[in-house]
Amino acid sequence: MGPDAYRTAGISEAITELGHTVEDIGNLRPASVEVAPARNPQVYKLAENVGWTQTLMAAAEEAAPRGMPIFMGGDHALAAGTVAGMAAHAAKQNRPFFALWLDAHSDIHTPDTTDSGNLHGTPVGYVTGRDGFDAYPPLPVRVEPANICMIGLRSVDAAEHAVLDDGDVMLVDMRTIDEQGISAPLQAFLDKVHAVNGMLHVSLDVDFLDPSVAPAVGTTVPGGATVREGHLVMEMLSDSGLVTSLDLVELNPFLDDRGQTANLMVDLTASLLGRRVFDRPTRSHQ
Ligand code: DIR
Ligand code: MN
Ligand code: MN
Ligand code: MN
Repeated sequence: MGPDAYRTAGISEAITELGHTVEDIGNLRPASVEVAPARNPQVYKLAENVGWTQTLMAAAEEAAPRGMPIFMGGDHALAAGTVAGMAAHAAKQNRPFFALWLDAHSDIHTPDTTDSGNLHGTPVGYVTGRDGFDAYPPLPVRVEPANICMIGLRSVDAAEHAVLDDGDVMLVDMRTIDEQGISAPLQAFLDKVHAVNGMLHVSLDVDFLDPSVAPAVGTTVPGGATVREGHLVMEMLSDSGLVTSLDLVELNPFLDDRGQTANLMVDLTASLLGRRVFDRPTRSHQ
């Protein structure tokens, strides 16, 4: 239902209005695959997730040369395929690949470490080449943890701490945002991408945002990004000119309130693509 909620909220029109051309290739279907049962009995819908990963990896690689793909989910398990496909595309272009993870969660579990069994908690584990994804399509290229930045963190499981605490992923949790603002750490990451002419994939989980402004997600966590922080991130990304693909994930329209979450996600997408929501006076204080 997620993609149709974005369509209803006018995502194509919002993007077209900004002078871009939109091609909606419609809803995709997961490849049908058979897999051996997961070692962890908690794991939910492994075959479907593997099938989706296969489909989305191919779709990303197919779409990337034609423009800036926007992948509408569906939950964050989608990113296993989209990020892997975009990373494979970047490798073909001989360009370094980076990912910005806007999320309350770090999603770096493996099928063996997840307690919930929800594979939407594992896509970063897959794309960084962690063990335990034997049922999945072989990873075309590993994404360097040092090339990943996570912003908005406020719900990280113990098994995820273990891998993040000793790792190279740039971690910007809500306390960092409170202390330093959201723009300084983001700009530091963008400078890294810019310095090497990288391609940047943005993965936007609805729960990055505070539930008071984005209630339509199954895993709300209080204390999230504000509407202003969300738009600031998107406008800075727009100004950078570095973004080459985008995921919009975890929207559950059943949980929405008069479409407010779908509308906000569309507005954020428009900011990323050049709209300036908070109409600035041309001469503002610098
Ligand atoms: C939790 C929640 N870490 C899990 N993850 C979510 O189920 O693995 N990610 N909701 O978006
Ligand atoms: Mn997520
Ligand atoms: Mn999340
Ligand atoms: Mn999730």
